[in-house]
Amino acid sequence: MKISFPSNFKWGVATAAFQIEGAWNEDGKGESIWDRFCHTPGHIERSDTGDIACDHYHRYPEDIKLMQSMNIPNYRFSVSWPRIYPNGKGAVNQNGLDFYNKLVDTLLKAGIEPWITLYHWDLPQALHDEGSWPERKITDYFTTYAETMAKALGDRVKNWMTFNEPWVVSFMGYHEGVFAPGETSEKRALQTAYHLMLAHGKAYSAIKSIHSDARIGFTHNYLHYHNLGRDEKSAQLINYKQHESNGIFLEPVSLGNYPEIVLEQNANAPTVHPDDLKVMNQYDFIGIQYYFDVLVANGEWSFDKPFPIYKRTEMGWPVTPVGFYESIMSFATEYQVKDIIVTENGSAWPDTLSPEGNVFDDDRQHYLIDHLYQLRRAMDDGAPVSGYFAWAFMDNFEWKHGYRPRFGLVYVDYGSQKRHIKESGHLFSKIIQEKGFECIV
Ligand code: IFM
Repeated sequence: MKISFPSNFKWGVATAAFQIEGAWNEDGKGESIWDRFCHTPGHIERSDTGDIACDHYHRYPEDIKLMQSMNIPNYRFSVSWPRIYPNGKGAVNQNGLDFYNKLVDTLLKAGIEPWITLYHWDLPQALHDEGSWPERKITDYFTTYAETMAKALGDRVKNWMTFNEPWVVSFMGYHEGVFAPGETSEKRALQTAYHLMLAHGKAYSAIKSIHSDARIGFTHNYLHYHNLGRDEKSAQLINYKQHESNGIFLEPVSLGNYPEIVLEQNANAPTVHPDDLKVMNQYDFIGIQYYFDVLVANGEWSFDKPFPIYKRTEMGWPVTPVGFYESIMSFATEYQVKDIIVTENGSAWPDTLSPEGNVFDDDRQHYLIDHLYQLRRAMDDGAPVSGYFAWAFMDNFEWKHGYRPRFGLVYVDYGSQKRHIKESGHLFSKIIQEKGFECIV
């Protein structure tokens, strides 16, 4: 049977500045917390850094040509805040603005619509040193940066995402300590989460006041908890976690609330001001990002425990496409998101490049088809989804794992910086052209 998508459905690919640009200290760019984190021994596998990455800063014209050859109509990328404001605030670095101006113009010339994420984790180190996300004043610095970008690019860029995965920023960066800046305080993590959503709302108003036709959202990595053990202890844990992982971000923005259960059960929860909730409660779309279910058994959750019934990706994550359907339905029903865009979905596998330059990545192709099938099912059941962006356009720097996991539809040979379209890239291109795919169910 044919699985079809609407003709106005937005297909695209995604990347992020730190993961692909390189040029970490060129043309006046300031240091980010991820530069500092990578340059400090012991944080990243094999001591990989983002110093060169995919060298996209210099190779963007050829990358855009490649996208064009794959019929990709939309491209989501992020702006590096320290490239624009080397110290996070104060003087603007014109070279940084020039780079993104050229990038946007080249995309538009190639017929590709730009989608900008303002914050994909590379906070200027200077702002971290001044107190970082747990301090409320940073929400003003972020708003100024958002205004600067809207003034510079808003005549050509209509789609904006304030934050990428605020859960990851808050909990992996400030509580688990495994991502930059490597802190381990639950209180600072919850304060960070609150300020990120406040900064989202302030930036929303600021961008709209400059370009009222801008469409603005943020992206959330929905944590879908799956009670594998079907036990009571796990059910209780999930009931709380669902609110802490998803509710504290989605409720303020979509519903104008903060989850009561977090305020009641967690002494580290922030103080919530009703006026702040009004500011946070603004969006045009919310991006959902889904990779896998969080499996729970015996009251314990895990990202990467080897539960044997699931096939696992190179990240150790279980392949659970039905969870994608359930996550989208929860966005639509529980959180009543009025326009949902899948801003990331994809998988990493141990790819090999053949001598002829091919990558036969069957696992990634199956993952793509299985997830698109569940997405279509959610749309059939009423979820208002208007787009799908594959993560990632090309292989890139996968945070603490460095360059080992490959998520791209395009293979990057990091030695030569040559790009090769994988079979999954050809498949995605065909799906876009045919607005769907044939499958056997
Ligand atoms: O590479 C990341 C991306 O930066 C944010 N979302 C998840 C991806 C895969 O881990």
